[in-house]
Amino acid sequence: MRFDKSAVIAAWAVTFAIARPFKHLVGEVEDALANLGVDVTTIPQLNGSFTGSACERACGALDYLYGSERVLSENIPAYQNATESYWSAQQQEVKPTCIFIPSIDTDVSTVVLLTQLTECPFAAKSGGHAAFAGASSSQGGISILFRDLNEVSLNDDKSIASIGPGNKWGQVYKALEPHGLAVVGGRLSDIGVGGLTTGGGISYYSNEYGWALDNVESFEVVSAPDGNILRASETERPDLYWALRGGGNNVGLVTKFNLHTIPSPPLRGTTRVFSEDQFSNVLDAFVDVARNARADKNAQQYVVFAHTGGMNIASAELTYTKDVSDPAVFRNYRSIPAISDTSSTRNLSDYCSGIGAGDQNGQRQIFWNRTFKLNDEFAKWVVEHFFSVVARVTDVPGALPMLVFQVITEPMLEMMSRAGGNALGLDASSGPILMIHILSKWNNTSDDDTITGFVDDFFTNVAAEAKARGLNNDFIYMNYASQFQDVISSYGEDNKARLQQIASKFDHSGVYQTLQPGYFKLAGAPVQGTIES
Ligand SMILES: Cc1cc2nc3c(=O)[nH]c(=O)nc-3n(C[C@H](O)[C@H](O)[C@H](O)COP(=O)(O)OP(=O)(O)OC[C@H]3O[C@@H](n4cnc5c(N)ncnc54)[C@H](O)[C@@H]3O)c2cc1C
Ligand SMILES: *[C@@H]1O[C@H](CO)[C@@H](O)[C@H](O)[C@H]1NC(C)=O
Ligand SMILES: *[C@@H]1O[C@H](CO)[C@@H](O)[C@H](O)[C@H]1NC(C)=O
Ligand SMILES: *[C@@H]1O[C@H](CO)[C@@H](O)[C@H](O)[C@H]1NC(C)=O
Ligand SMILES: *[C@@H]1O[C@H](CO)[C@@H](O)[C@H](O)[C@H]1NC(C)=O
Ligand SMILES: *[C@@H]1O[C@H](CO)[C@@H](O)[C@H](O)[C@H]1NC(C)=O
Ligand SMILES: CC(=O)N[C@H]1CO[C@H](CO)[C@@H](O)[C@@H]1O
Repeated sequence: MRFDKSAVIAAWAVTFAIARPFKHLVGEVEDALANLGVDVTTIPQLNGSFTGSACERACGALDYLYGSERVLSENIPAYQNATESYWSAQQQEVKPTCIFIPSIDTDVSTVVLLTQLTECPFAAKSGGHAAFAGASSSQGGISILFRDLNEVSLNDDKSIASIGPGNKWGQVYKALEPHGLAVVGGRLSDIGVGGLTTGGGISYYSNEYGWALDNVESFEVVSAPDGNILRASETERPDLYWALRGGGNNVGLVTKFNLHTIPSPPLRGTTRVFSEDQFSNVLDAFVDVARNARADKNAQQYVVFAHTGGMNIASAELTYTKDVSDPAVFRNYRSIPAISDTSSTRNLSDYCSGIGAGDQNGQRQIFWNRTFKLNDEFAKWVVEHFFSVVARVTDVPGALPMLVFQVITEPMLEMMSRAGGNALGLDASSGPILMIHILSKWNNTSDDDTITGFVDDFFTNVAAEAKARGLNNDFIYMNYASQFQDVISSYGEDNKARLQQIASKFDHSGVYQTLQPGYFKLAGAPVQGTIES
């Protein structure tokens, strides 16, 4: 396959050489900066006689305004350190001209304004768990690290938690737990609030309360070109509020997530591992729990299939959001003989850090997804197919391909109509939906094509089989998608058109589409073109 990590930036450079779309906005942008106390005429790097590239100008101006503690340039230890805070090796390899660390929300406005003035591209990082190069890092541009926008506070009646995009879910849960509260967020402590919430957000609590994006009371978001911070809720700018729930980073950078709080009882968790002779029973149990999601909303499940230690295994992760030692909903799983079973009851923050243990930063990673109608026989076919082809990559150094089955349940889908609905284009009549997700780590760049080709072929075969059985579903989940997938189109034509219309209203010059090219754009996948395996 040909995936050149500089492809995105090259495309951007060509577009800009021709168009210079921000030139006519200079006056407006300078006024907006003046309102933030930034007089551009005093900044040497913005003087017309300053020689340097667009991003040397932007980074130089940031450095002039904020100093080297907040504007990290290559070759200093803090830059290296910040680079290592990305989860995947592919994102760690990206080298921005500078890394900017805002300390208040208006600093985000300032950087968005400066990028327009200089036409330097940028990307923004919350938890840094998007897997592919450029998703939240900017080759040659500015990587904005939300790290220090890490507020977690409660309103007077504790019904709403205000959360900065620099938080990871573990920090959020730890801060709320002493109040007996939680929010609907990620299942691993290291995942960021920003990416998970703007893309969707499957939580242990989702069967009861819906996805993370359906539990946002309001957002504060930096609009463009003026850099104003706008509030969006069900009643205030409801169109922007709708677009931010599923639209990713396409309509603005969110500087605050105001989330509905929920009670936080201890969680009962079980990991039950099965050998291959039980797979058929495991899948029956999986489908049964999925179909009964309405009857017991405290249940959460996913099943991971992998070839490890010389054998094929299935590991069922069963979570009950109440302290019940043997919930009836999981009894089918319990009746299947297991290789191992570990159960424990823990508070949410402890639970999420336990699950994440052993997952280290800095390895090559791939995520890829598709969704299908839930069907027992098809699920069994997929598992058999996976194990019939996985040998193709088991000898790749460090490779551990995993096939993950999750379900978008009917109660989750019903919650998606909450507060005016979200942008994902899913409705209750389409459920339950089987979400199949392949992930793998591996060690060596020279194996990138082998791994990508394996996953691509796998999904091509699975999709063909699903088509033959009439089980394909269009929806692609942004948070699990690969750089080759056109997520926004999968929301449906109407929702895509509505997102485009809202984006042009709150970002009429297209700052977030053109200057921030790295993630799932309204116009298509981050990396376009054919995959040649
Ligand atoms: C180990 C692991 C476990 C996971 N578990 C879950 C899970 O339980 N449930 C689930 O639903 N998903 C899960 N995911 C998927 C996860 O939701 C996505 O990877 C998500 O993109 C991570 O968000 P982040 O903030 O850490 O990533 P980042 O890489 O920081 O951001 C991802 C994208 O979101 C954009 N973004 C970030 N902050 C903002 C903001 N404030 N405003 C606008 N755009 C923003 C970034 O610019 C970037 O394009 C998991 C992923 C991994 C790797
Ligand atoms: C730019 O810098 C030059 C040389 O230092 C100076 O003469 C000129 O006045 C500056 N221009 C502006 C607009 O500040
Ligand atoms: C490196 O990063 C860690 C956490 O990400 C932080 O605590 C530490 O202060 C950083 N060190 C430097 C030198 O920036
Ligand atoms: C959550 O559990 C951990 C580990 O047992 C414990 O250290 C922590 O104090 C607990 N938090 C609360 C708020 O009880
Ligand atoms: C892959 O990399 C990991 C972590 O760097 C290392 O522990 C492991 O030994 C490597 N595996 C192979 C087969 O090289
Ligand atoms: C990566 O693969 C290449 C080619 O197969 C090999 O020469 C190199 O030693 C490998 N590197 C690591 C770190 O395994
Ligand atoms: C709905 C759909 O087809 N989604 C994408 C899933 O992944 C494949 C590649 O395997 C893409 O081509 C599809 O567009």
